[in-house]
Amino acid sequence: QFLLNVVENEDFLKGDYSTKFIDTTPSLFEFEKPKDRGTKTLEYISTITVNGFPGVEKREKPHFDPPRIPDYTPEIVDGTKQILDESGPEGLAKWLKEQDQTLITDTTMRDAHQSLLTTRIRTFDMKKIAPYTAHDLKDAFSLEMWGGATFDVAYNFLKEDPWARLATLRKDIPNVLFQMLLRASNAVGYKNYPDNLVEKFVAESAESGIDVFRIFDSLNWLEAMKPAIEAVLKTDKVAEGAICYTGDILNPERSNVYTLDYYKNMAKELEAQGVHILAIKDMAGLLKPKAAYELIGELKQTVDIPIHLHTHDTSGNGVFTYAKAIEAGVDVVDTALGALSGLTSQPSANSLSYALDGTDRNIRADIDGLERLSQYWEDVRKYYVDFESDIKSPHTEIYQHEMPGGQYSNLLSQARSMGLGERYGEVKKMYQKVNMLFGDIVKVTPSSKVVGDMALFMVQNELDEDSLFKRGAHLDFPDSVVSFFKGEIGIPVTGFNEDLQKLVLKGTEPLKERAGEMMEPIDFDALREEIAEFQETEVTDQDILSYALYPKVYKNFVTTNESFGNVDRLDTPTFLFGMRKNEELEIVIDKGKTLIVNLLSIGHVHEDGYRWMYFELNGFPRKVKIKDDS
Ligand code: 3PY
Ligand code: ZN
Repeated sequence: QFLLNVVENEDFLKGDYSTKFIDTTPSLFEFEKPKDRGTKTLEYISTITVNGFPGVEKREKPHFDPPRIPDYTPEIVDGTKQILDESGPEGLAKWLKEQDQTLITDTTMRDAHQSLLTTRIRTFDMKKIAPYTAHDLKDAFSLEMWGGATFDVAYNFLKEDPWARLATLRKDIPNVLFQMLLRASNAVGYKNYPDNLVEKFVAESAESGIDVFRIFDSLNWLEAMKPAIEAVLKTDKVAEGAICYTGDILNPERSNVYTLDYYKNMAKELEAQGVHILAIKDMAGLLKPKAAYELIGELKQTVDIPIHLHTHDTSGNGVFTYAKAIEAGVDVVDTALGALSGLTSQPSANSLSYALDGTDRNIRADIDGLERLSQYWEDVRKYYVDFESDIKSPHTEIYQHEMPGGQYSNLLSQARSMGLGERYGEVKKMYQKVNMLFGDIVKVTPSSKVVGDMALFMVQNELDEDSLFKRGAHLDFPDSVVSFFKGEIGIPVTGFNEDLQKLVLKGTEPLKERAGEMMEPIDFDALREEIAEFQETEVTDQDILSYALYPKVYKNFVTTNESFGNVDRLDTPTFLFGMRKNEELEIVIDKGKTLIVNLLSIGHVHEDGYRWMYFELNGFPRKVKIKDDS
């Protein structure tokens, strides 16, 4: 605190100090009393009660019924996790191929809420159902519960540590494989990182509980997938190499690039790179039922490794697509529990189970268990109503614009924030045109963001394909577009549109090699020292990785935690809405340490913009001063 006072002193900052500075500046010795956890919690609750939570319409905390928890004592029996631990990744892959039934990966805790609720579901809600998940989903192949956007959203919006989520769930679910989505050289970020960061991130994730790494590149660039695949192969975990499905193999006029042969060749290459499982990642839900039958059937003939299919149900055809893929022999399909399935999420496991009744390759899952877990999520989903997307019914336009599951509503809010909400129809059409202008590229995080940013830019600047070239020399293109044409996220399947590349780069040379290889390796020891400057607790390897991936986001998380305490201990309605007057809450902030909080009254706003909030905390009166931002 003394040093902090020194560096924050105005005279010191101006360089206006002498050797007597310390003697003549008594304020340096005025230390603020460190706040206890109770005060920090009351300050968080007060701020949210008065000012609301970002992205949530400010209103009095609604009354929610407590979520329905299954009415039995969960038991843990061995599952796929034990098969991996005992037989290794090759043994697991062999076992998988021998199964008669179809297995499922449950995506409820990752892609489902990423695609339906902008990734906002908190660990608090996952933890409550975790032991029951271990019981009712004991026959699942895996649970996809980490990676993709969950990593940065946890820090940025939920103010919680994604590594802690992994540890917590791992403890309660020791029997089913944990799966994560890894964006190859983009790790769990939106740009290329140096290879040594990707490697260390994989090693630490494997150590911390991830068993299956689904690795994809946002441009299907095999070269870029290699370092991540090799990093996983150095562990004893499963490398799942994913091919992003784009275009339509049934329609050769749509594309002469993304043909059946294209996918077969890529599958062979991935198998040669040593992956244990092949994934088809249909991130936009474009794979039609007949195409699924043909593609899976051909791939089964092409590679020896098991095949895992991922789709989104945006068009409403997801269950039909899975049924055809299952007929063609797919080994695993990605589903979500009923209440968090459908539309931009995965097809429902519950629906698929009923749809396949009477067939001999139905999914291996107990339908009663699926229904029980789904009821819990049906109740929990209500907390997050403010994050629901505006897609309310099957959306078949997806086959035209090809936007991945989660992007549709994100792009809409980006358009709204630029004043283009009314023109979203044009933006969607433009997205399709931009894709063609870029040479018909794979669109998935982060390449999908590049196409989206360019589409918004074109609509905002009233550009079309002709005027773009006429006016382009005088335009400053969005950063993501410049970065794409520099080659910073890789090389598209058909190379770059060179005319457009010249127009965007304005004389800057694009990269000749893979970005991750060209970048300076990260100096992890230096980062440890940097973090120690702003973080009070001991710096762990996990902290270093998070800081290396997201320096600003991580630092902000640490500072918020220091002022508000661990807000991950709050139940979700309190986290998002604060408290109602006269409400009494019990908050378990640590083992054996509970806060009993009662909000007695909310004072009026003073001239300086502050209010007093009056509480009772464990029976004692407490008041908290809070800035009213309204
Ligand atoms: C992600 O990268 O987060 C995705 O879900 C891509 O489909
Ligand atoms: Zn997905």
